[in-house]
Amino acid sequence: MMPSVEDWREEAKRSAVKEALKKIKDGYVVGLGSGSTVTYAIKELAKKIREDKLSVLGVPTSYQSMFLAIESGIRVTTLDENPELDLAIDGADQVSKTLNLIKGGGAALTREKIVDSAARELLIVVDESKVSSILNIPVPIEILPFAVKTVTKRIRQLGGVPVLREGSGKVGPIVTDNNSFIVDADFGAIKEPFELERKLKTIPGVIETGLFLDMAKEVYVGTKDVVKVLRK
Ligand code: A5P
Repeated sequence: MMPSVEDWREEAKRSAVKEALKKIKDGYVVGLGSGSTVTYAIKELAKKIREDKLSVLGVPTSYQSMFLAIESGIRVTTLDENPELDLAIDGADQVSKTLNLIKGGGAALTREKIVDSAARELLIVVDESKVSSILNIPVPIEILPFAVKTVTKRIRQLGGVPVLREGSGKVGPIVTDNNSFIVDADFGAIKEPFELERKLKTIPGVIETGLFLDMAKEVYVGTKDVVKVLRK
């Protein structure tokens, strides 16, 4: 029987995670991103720590990754104790050919950006459906609830179409791990991501954006049959 699209994508993510985890060394402090790909990464990392008897600490970027890391037996630590990380492993919603990213589909972008940028090396793991010649999906933006109306007005002035993200299992907007809102802002094809990032970050009330520019060193791309590694 032919595997379904979902099956090959999940299998591709799993293979790419295994390849990325080859970089883990004894004594490393590792940033743990969030999302479904990182779920595989956390479980695989826990297995590797057990089997190879490694001493590795994890810095989670969300309640999701913190709970899973603890359940899996990974010792977690904080940025207060370890402000510099050896490596971070994370997923992405879109990856451009120049390794710029859009993240935040799981609303964990602010802590992800802090943790990912604290790492000497950021490894991103995706399946090949996420790779695009240009960034063109809506950009998740975390916003202080007090400022949601003024920020969305400014996003429109920048040419974006903002949509306040609604959750499931709760009426009204989702509330992030930082007690804030998420707006997904559609700017079409983003030709000048650095300029857009600069403009968004100057809006009072914007906490963080899902544009991760010039951060990823390597992107592990799972395909139907092999894992490709894109490098800077
Ligand atoms: C979480 O906020 C995101 O940045 C995720 O890293 C991103 O959405 C990728 O998630 P999946 O691995 O679930 O596709």
